[in-house]
Amino acid sequence: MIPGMIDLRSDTVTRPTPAMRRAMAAAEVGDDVYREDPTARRLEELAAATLGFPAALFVPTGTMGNQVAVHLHTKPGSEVIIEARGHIANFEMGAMAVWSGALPRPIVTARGLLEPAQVEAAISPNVSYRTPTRLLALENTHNLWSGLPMDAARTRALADVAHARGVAVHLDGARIFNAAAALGTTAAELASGCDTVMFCLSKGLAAPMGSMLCGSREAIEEAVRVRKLFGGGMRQIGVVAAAGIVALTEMVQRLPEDHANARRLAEGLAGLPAVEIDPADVRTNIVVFRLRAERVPGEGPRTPAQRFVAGLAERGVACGAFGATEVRMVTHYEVTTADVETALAAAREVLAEK
Ligand code: TLP
Repeated sequence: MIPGMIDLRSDTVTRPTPAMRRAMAAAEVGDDVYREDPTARRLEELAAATLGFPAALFVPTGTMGNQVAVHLHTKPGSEVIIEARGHIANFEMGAMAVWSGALPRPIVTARGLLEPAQVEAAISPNVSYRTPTRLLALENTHNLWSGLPMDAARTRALADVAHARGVAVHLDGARIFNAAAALGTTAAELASGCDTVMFCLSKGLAAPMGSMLCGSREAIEEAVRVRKLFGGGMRQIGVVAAAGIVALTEMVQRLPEDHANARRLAEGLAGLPAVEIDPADVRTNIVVFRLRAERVPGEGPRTPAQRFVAGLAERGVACGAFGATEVRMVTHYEVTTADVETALAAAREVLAEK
């Protein structure tokens, strides 16, 4: 959180709750490289049970969780099928190429949802002269598609197509609990059919750090080695795992509040002539919208999105530019309904002149 501002840049900016601070102070710890941290073990068991997998592993970041999974499922020179705006392909620094020698096979979609037929068509034929497809990487909620949730039936249908052709399935479920809340189901239902799932404790659930990678016992045993290879072997992590346990047990139930605030934000923005957004597309806590460039005051080298973001910042509201005309606002537990109204008033003011 930027002090004194309404911070809508991401749900990653949340600070640990008082209950997390207490749990962190009291946590029992041990050296996790020796797998001797009792609090991390408890968190891993809780995460595995919650997601419906035999095992889970604490990793410092969502990026590491995703990339450990990519490493488990691919070989150098193989392809990963992913929706074109997916986080793993766009926001992880080309890590799949760096750590695993894997290549993304991006699939463009109209509204963020992959179709089984698209995946089927993107899988390479099993012949000696074609780049092999090893992994289908899904994302739920889909960050850049305004936090779009994907239902369990589609996830299973996509996974079935992949598995039938010998392709593994990883789910980037950074915000899977937001998806579950929006769809009225459980995270376990949404993860079913996937071989591995990563979810984040440090986003809407407000833990200071940490993500969980869930999978079979064998996959997680191997993931322990890959995590170390990537520099993620940690020591007394019980101090942060304790916050993760609070995140999973106390912070999931309140996510609908963030969704209601995001919807209100989207409705208010939709009333502004400079903004292109359909509030019905905002079903979780992420609001992505386009600005009509000619209606954003100011000019010069800065993009319309940068001008809008700067205008809001002057009025005490932080948000992020994603591309020249695209802006993202994210709600979380440190954003109140009153904050949403203040942010809307600021947006109205910034865009009022044109
Ligand atoms: N997303 C961040 C930025 O990287 C965009 C954010 O502010 O939303 N998967 C998804 C779907 C994510 O949104 C993120 C983080 C990650 C993975 C990576 O998690 P971290 O930041 O813990 O490495």
